[in-house]
Amino acid sequence: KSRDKRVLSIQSHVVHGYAGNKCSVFPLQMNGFEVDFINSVQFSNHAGNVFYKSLPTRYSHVKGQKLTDAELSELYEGLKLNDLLHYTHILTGYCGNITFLQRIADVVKDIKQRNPQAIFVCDPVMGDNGHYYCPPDLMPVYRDTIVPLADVLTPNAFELGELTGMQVDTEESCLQAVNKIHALGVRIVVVTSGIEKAQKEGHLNCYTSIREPNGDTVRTRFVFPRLDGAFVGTGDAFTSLLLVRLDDCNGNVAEAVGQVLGSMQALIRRTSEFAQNQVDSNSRAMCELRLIESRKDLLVPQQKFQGERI
Ligand code: PLP
Ligand code: PXL
Repeated sequence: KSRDKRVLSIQSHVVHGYAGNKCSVFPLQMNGFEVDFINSVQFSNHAGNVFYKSLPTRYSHVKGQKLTDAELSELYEGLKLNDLLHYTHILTGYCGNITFLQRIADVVKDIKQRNPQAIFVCDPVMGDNGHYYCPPDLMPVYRDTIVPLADVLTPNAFELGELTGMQVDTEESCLQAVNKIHALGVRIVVVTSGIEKAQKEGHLNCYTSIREPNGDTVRTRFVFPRLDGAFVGTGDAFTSLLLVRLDDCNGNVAEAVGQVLGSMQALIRRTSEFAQNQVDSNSRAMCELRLIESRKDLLVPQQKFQGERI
């Protein structure tokens, strides 16, 4: 029996390559979700840095338009007038502007009022490795307005630290900070990477935590191989697949993340191999995620990771 699965995704669009909605919409659609997507920006290409074998590469130009908060409201009004606001999920990622982020909060509140079961999956994209790549004044809006609306939050260690005012660099501090996020009303937290002092050489850790209705917290640690390179859009693909697998797994976040990590390893391995070929040929051409070539892995991961209860 088919169930209605309808996502509103508010993220970036890039004409060429993969970031934001270009990384999220395809995995969602592949897995049977109807996706209505609002493009918070439309850029020629992403603005990020790709690292491979310590060669940073970025596009020399980024051209395009940004949607204003008034334009977001106008699109939303059109959906409302036509009675199209029947979403089971809301997904948000990178946002570069404070008034736009505040308007997203209004959208989420309205959708949840219409469907109290609607699940808000929020990637609070702010920065990584100790620095912001969004305007830092977005942080208090995330902390005070957006995060308390989220059902599922996917911060990295830096974002978790900023949101909680804690130094998050060990497993203990990570779990304490995650408890603070639960206390804001977030049921599921997945910390995607960056707990440097807890990681083994050549590996990355990922933590899942779910606050049960009775107040118990169930937490799992995942350890997976660190692959060579840092590519743009991996977090966006991760979060969209998490939304899919949480639905498949009835909210069992440890099972869901084990599958998501399997898909991500295949995607990043394929992208990393492609980047290697470019380095071999002495080309510094931008390496985009090999998302389309990885379509089978987005649908059914060949490998599943097993977490450990902690
Ligand atoms: N491997 C997996 C499975 C991931 O999910 C991610 C990030 O989402 C990465 C690797 C990223 O690794 P790195 O930060 O070393 O590029
Ligand atoms: O993946 C995050 C992201 C989203 N949108 C745009 C980006 C990036 C990362 O570089 O450039 C436009």
